[in-house]
This record gives sequence, structure tokens and C-alpha cells, in this order.
Amino acid sequence: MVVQHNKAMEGGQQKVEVNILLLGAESVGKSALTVRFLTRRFIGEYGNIESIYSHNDKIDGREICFNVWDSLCPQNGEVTGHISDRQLQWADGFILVYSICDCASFSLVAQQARRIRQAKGTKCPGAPPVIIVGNKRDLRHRRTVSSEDGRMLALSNDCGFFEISAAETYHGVLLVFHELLDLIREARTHKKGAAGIKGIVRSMSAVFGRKRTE
Ligand SMILES: Nc1nc2c(ncn2[C@@H]2O[C@H](COP(=O)(O)OP(=O)(O)O)[C@@H](O)[C@H]2O)c(=O)[nH]1
Ligand SMILES: [Mg+2]
Repeated sequence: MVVQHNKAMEGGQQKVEVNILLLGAESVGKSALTVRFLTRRFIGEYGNIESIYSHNDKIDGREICFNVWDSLCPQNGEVTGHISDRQLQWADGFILVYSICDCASFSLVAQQARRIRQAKGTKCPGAPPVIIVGNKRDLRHRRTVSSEDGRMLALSNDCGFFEISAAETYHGVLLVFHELLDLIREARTHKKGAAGIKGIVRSMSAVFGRKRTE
């Protein structure tokens, strides 16, 4: 089995590695989402632990390594919901989580989406993609953030959008991570493309520049 695996890698099937950062207010379900994705289970209580988990998967015959950073929302810092430079640099893609029963957590996601756009320019091709997730969909009777508001926020910040319940299903959580993986891979292709065009322009201007001086 190991030999076959190595052969597959030699055959041009390179392993894809993606860094995914989960952000959002406290208690919205960031850890629940992370644990659901990693183990398929919902365990109820997660404690206040910040960690980066690695999870290997095979999707469409390709090895994928998901590095998932389940963050803690800083509470006592100058700015609640602050995103550090290290986090911004580390992440290839972002999942911004709010609870559909918590307006304040929705406002925080709006701030964080703007912050990421400022720092990374999400509208440019090649920028790290962002998915906004309204969690706790099972608590419909306590809803204070409408689906429309969620969708509008995502649309105006060029983000993806899902409403899910980490408590109820694994499938919704899986969709979020797989969609983000696709968007990250798309962004990488754009980046490579842009680098390629820049390279051509550079070499052409080098040639023409030289001719002009001759
Ligand atoms: N009803 C419901 N509760 C959830 C859901 N996701 C998380 N929770 C609960 O919300 C609380 C906070 O979840 P946690 O993942 O620790 O939030 P975090 O602080 O954002 O990491 C816990 O009691 C979870 O059991 C959900 O989809 N539905
Ligand atoms: Mg947590």
C-alpha cells in the first residue's frame, strides 16, 4: 500500500496543503465546527482551547492536508475580534462564524470580513477566500439574524455563505470546508496565472528595453 501511494505521488499527484482559519465571537460554535469536520461528531462542550489541527483526506483521488486553526476570540484586547498579522499571513482561507441567535456575533463577523478585505483585498483574483457561516440553525425559534442579512453581508464582501447546524449534521460542515478548499485552489491558480503574465511582461520589456538602447 505504501509503495502504491508513493507511486501515485511520483505520478504528478502532488499533495495539496491548505491553511484554514476559523474566526468569530465566543460560543458561536467554532470548536464544534472544527471537531465535526475532524471527527464527524458533535460532543457538546469544547472548553476554551486554541489549537491548529492537521487532517488528511483524499478527495477525487488527491491527497489533501487541511490545517485548521480553531481560534479564540480575544476578549480583553483593545479590539474584540482582532485578527493578528500572524493569522492573516498564515491563512489561505477564512471561515467567519456567527450564531443566528446572536446579533452581536453577526456584527463581529461583519467587522472581521471588512478587516480581511482591507488587509488582503478579497475582491482581487488570488486573494484568500472567505466563507461566512451562520451556525446553530437548529435553534430557529431563537433566531435574531435573518438568512437574508447573512446572505447580503456575504454578497457585499464577496464571501461565500452557508447556514448550518454543527449540532445537527456533519454534511453542512463538510460542504463549508470543501467549498473553501475549491476556492483556495482557484485563488492559487489565479495567483500563478498573474505571476506568469507578470513574468512575460518583464521578459518582453527586457527585450524591448535592450533594443531601444542599442
Ligand atoms: N444548538 C446548537 N448548539 C451549538 C451548535 N454549535 C455549537 N453549539 C454549542 O454552543 C456552545 C459553544 O460552542 P463552541 O464550539 O465551544 O464555541 P466557540 O467558542 O466558538 O468555539 C457549546 O455549548 C456548543 O455545544 C449548534 O449548531 N447548535
Ligand atoms: Mg472554541
